[in-house]
Amino acid sequence: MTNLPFPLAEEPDEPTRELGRKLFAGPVDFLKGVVAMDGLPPDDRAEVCFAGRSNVGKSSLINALTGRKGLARASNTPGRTQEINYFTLGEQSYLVDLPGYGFANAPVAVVEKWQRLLKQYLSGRASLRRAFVLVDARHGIKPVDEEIMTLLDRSAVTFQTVLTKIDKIKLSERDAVLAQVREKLSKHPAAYPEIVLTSSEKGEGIATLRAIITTLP
Ligand SMILES: Nc1nc2c(ncn2[C@@H]2O[C@H](COP(=O)(O)OP(=O)(O)OP(=O)(O)O)[C@@H](O)[C@H]2O)c(=O)[nH]1
Ligand SMILES: [Mg+2]
Repeated sequence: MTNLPFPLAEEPDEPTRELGRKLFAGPVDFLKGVVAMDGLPPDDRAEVCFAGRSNVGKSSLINALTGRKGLARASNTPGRTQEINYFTLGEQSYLVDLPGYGFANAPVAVVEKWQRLLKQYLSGRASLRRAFVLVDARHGIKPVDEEIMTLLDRSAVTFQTVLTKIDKIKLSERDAVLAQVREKLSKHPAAYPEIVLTSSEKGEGIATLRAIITTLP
């Protein structure tokens, strides 16, 4: 067996899986949509956020993790999420759904406003424990993703790459996309050294991601 850099995250052991299941089956509520940095809730608890290109599946992933279909608004129109949406996860943490970057079906001025906010958030949130950067398994890491990853490097925010929509590619296509992703990640010091493969549609990787979030240091 070769020891690849950026291996796939291992499946959690049974007790850890159960911890994750329990946390995400418990109370999860929409707290607020934030449109400016001064609207962020007090940073008195740990939070994780979901970043990625428009339409990559951020909101869908939050719905899959929490088992609540309509919690985060997902849609086929890129640019659906236009605010930083906060969800409480139990009593101790927040899940944060971010607006997408890259193409969006919205006026330029509006997009610029939320891109600026997104960058401010990603570089200046003390209680942000980990950013999950979602990458469409069909497309791999694009230049706009690298831009965000570089910003996270500079801000020393650990980010973990999550490949989404893994149900949309064949098993035989996984190695090629993983090779591309690993090559790109090797240039980013803030990249967490494990990749998660997910399908919000089929459930692949969801228990693993729950366990990761639940046991974050
Ligand atoms: N097949 C498949 N489709 C998915 C998956 N995840 C999301 N989608 C679809 O992809 C589209 C976009 O999903 P969203 O969750 O709204 O994406 P988003 O990243 O939140 O998009 P913005 O808020 O616009 O940035 C929707 O049509 C989803 O149903 C997945 O795992 N598999
Ligand atoms: Mg969204």
